[in-house]
Amino acid sequence: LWQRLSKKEANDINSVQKSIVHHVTTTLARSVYNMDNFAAYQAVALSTRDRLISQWNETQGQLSRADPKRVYYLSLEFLLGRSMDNALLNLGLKDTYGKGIEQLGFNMEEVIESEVDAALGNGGLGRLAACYMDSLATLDYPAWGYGLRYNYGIFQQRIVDGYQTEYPDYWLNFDNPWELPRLDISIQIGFGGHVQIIEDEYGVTRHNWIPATNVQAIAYDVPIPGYDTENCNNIRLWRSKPTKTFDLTSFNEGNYEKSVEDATNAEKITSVLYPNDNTMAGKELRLKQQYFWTAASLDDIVRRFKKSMREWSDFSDQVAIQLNDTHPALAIVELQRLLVDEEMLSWDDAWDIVTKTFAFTNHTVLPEAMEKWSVPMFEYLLPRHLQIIFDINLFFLQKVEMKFPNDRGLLNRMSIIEEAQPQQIRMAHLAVVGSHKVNGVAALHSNLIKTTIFKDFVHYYGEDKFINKTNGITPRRWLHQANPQLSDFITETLGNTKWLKDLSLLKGLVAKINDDAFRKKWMAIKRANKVRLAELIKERCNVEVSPDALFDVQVKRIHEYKRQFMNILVVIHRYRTIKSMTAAQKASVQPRVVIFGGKAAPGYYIAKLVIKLINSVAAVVNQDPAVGDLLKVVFIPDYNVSVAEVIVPASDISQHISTAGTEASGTSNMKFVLNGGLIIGTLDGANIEILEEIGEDNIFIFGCMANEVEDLRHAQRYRGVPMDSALQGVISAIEKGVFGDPKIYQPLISTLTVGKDFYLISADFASYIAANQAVDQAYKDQSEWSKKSIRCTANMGKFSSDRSVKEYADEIWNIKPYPVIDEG
Ligand code: 26Y
Repeated sequence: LWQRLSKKEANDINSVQKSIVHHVTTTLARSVYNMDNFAAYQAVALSTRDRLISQWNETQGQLSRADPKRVYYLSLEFLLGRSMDNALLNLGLKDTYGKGIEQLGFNMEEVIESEVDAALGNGGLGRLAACYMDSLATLDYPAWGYGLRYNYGIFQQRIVDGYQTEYPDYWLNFDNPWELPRLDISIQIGFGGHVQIIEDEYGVTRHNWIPATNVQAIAYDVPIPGYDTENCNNIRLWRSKPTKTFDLTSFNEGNYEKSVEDATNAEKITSVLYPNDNTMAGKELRLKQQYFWTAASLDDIVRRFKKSMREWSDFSDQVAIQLNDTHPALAIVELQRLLVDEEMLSWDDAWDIVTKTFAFTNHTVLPEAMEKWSVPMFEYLLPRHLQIIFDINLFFLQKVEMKFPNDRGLLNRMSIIEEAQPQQIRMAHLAVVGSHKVNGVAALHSNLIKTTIFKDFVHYYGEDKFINKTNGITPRRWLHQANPQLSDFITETLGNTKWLKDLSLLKGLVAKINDDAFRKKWMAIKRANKVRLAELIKERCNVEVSPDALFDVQVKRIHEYKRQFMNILVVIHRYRTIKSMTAAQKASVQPRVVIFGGKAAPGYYIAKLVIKLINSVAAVVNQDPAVGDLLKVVFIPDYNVSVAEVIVPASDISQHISTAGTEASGTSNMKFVLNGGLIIGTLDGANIEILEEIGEDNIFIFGCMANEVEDLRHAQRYRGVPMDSALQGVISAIEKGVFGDPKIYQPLISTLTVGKDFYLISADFASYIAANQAVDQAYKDQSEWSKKSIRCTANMGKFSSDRSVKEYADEIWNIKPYPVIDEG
């Protein structure tokens, strides 16, 4: 084997092996002769980590010296998934490590699969943050992420008797080689207490916040290597700890238990990720998380700025801060507090700096997702911040009044404080007022927010403040890593790997569309990916599915607006149709495997019932001999990033079927199409822009448009529009008990009652069935289908997160790449 390798390669493999063995025998204190896959994973991870650390040090050292403007991406969620495969590919070392580990008797794929996901996020928003970090690093932007180091990521989902049950995701059980604890970086964060007003010798009043309790924030750094660059960025995650001198008073008073209890409360702050996606719960601990994180991050950012000995007026020339939704909106208030109370700037000077520094990304228009905090609870935790919010609001509303006098309704609507019982702080309004730019995440969504939730603000500030930044995904993880066969084939076809850094180059594939051999290979790769998914389905669901059937996938968080319910209702319709067929008719049915996956928020009753219904339908359909392989239904438990990496390359068609106007963007739609999967979807979110890029012949669109939704709801409510007749048939089958005790599903079925069908399942039902039939028809012509599939991939250049990140850098952050110089 050695002889078949070039000398350089052998040397590289040799040094890689040495480093692996070194970690096995020292760090892990094990023997190379007594190693399992997990130990091999740990050793490879530690060895890779060494290389990451040296790149990290080099990058951060050079950046400290040059001190260019940086962007800080504040996100409560970073859904990174696994790191090893990604790090090795980005460093260009996967082959070397693969060969090195093989010679030690291990299989790289198995070793990779030993890693647990870093699942510090719920869904789209958290995964977007991870894709953006990959692109920022790859494009050499000086960027840091700031987040929380939760002990428990998103819960693990198991299906018991058809129901979702949640298990804790204690992901740090076996140590995390991808983080660097910075035990020396510790910041005190206060809570509660009171505000002192001091008058200085010149008669100027100052506010001094005296917190009642303090906790410590400890930094953990996660290196983010770019692809094919020396640049290595950072995500700094904060962990809460009791302060060293934790509550000495109660300790000295002999109240030992109480002081230990307070210490436990401090640790609680970063204990668990809230598992709600798009539904606000208003819990005190969540507000504590938000303040703990924003205060620690700002302290760190301000400390770094102060090292450069510049004027405060230069702050926004050195620092851009992006708010990933309203979750970090408190950062606006905290920076104003630091500048006014601690750095003694005037209110107006401080506010000018604040608004030039922050920009805000909105990810939703759903009312239930809008963050609001009760004023009394907020005051108890953050008394000084409440005063500042009231002042920000007062000065803001005074300006509104100047511009539009005597409009109390307007002031009421625009106020940061909602006059409810008790009063509520509207975090979205705070984020808009405190930022210089506000963006939505797809063209339709960015327009919608201008005419709905932020309408008055557009009127007041003008159009320029409200912009669009269509989401993107990183082609490194979502094609190169997840679909290595297709990636290699594309590289072979295009002649090089440049497309991985300039995704528009995929256009070059169009020239191959009429090449039969090319198309055959393209489809063979898809089939191989389907075989791999079929194995996962066998393993996780114990169902055998044929890779020759059409694979139809809907994987995403379970939510009423995403309409998984509508999907399963049409599956039932399909089932009933097949059952009513003669053998001759059945012969022309296109076999289909309908694949679901996704988590429901633990308190979201209706979403959990949808999961139960899917599993009950699967149980009936999969064992019905009258149906056989013509239809299979599976619910893959515990959908997460690493499962997505298996599912995405294997789909023929995927479902993105939200009621128009409800899905801000969607990003899995991009992942599927990039991997040559077609989509069936509504005119919603980024589907619209995907349609524009790939052309209407390569996508199956159905249903109403966003601007029709209000009228349809109205008609349904007041004109007694009857329920769709096919839908009626499906409902009566459920009610007859075809899928088990119908009483279980009553609350679910009630959501379809005429006049209450908020997500318009009935209105879109007929066109959805028709679109599904069109899919079956199209799939039968495999040659035409393969052309569509290639056209899909070829035209997805726009949806690289590199493009998104460049737009943010140029139009919002005003930052430039700072390439790290390789000093050997
Ligand atoms: C307030 C709290 C409960 C909350 C927590 C998480 C609210 C929202 C979220 C998460 C939202 C989210 O993931 N939104 C999704 O963001 C994606 C990236 O922009 C979009 O593609 C997707 O359409 C949107 O639903």
